[in-house]
Amino acid sequence: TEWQLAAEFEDILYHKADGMAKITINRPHVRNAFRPKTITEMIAAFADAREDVEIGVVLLTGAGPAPDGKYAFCAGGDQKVRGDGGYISDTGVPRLNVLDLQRLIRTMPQPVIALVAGYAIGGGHVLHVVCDLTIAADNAIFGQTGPMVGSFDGGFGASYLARLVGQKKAREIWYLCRQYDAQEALEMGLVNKVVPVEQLEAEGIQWAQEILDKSPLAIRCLKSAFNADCDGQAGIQELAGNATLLFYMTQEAQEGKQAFLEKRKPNFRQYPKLP
Ligand code: 2NE
Repeated sequence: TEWQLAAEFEDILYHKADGMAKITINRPHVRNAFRPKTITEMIAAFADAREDVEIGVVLLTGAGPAPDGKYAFCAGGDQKVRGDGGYISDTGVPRLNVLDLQRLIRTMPQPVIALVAGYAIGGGHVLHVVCDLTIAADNAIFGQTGPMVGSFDGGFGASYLARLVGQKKAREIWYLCRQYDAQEALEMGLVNKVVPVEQLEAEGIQWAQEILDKSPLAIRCLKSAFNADCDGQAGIQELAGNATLLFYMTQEAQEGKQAFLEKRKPNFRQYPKLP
């Protein structure tokens, strides 16, 4: 795969190739922990991928290994910039903008695949949880730390995690703050597959290319259907948005618009009332 740089950022790398976008958190000196700027850049890259009609799958990963040889997907919020009201941005304003990023990953029509090598910890763990699929390297380590460092994610990080691994396991993960290896993650349904670390990106590309061979409208309707089951009115809005998109493609819907533009009464009687 010949990745092309899609835009320049400070904290992330953003590439595109063959229908895929790849977003790489690039702060290996802090195990790819994110500061508000990292998240702002990720939101910009994900928003760009969402708008790009050539992009059908996004890969999310972490740069590595670090100079000490260790890998990380993401170690969560950067504790060095954590202030009283959140993580302090360049402008001095405290933020928790990772929640906006979680919603973008969840609601964008294209599937997002997390490629996890090394640590996926804290808010970094929640990032892979909200991705559609996760492929883990054999050196991946998963866990939440919130109750150890005075934090928690009671949104997708708790309720959606419980949908993935069940209530008992999700409570264990949050209450005990243990670390789990790739095999344990596979056994609890937290990841889709485990591969040797050197094969991680190739495996992600293969999964992405298999998805890209499928009907994009079918995939986007399925993503919103899976979300609708958990996401209440916001989930129904997403699913219904797809129904409206498909309806716009019918002659019946176009008759309504055409009649308005031609200042005539629409003739909806001509369309079949399907059983
Ligand atoms: C990830 C982990 C387990 C790795 O351990 P190890 O031993 O491999 O590395 P080390 O030496 O701890 O880390 C290497 C460097 O990265 C920095 C460290 O401070 C160290 O730098 P120096 O101090 O040597 O200069 N680093 C690692 N993680 C960092 C972080 N999150 N913020 C700032 N610097 C970090 C180990 O590093 C670890 O446990 N990291 C902390 C994990 C954590 O507690 N994350 C925050 C959870 S809260 C959160 O993310 C959150 C939330 O709960 C709700 C909403 C939004 C965010």
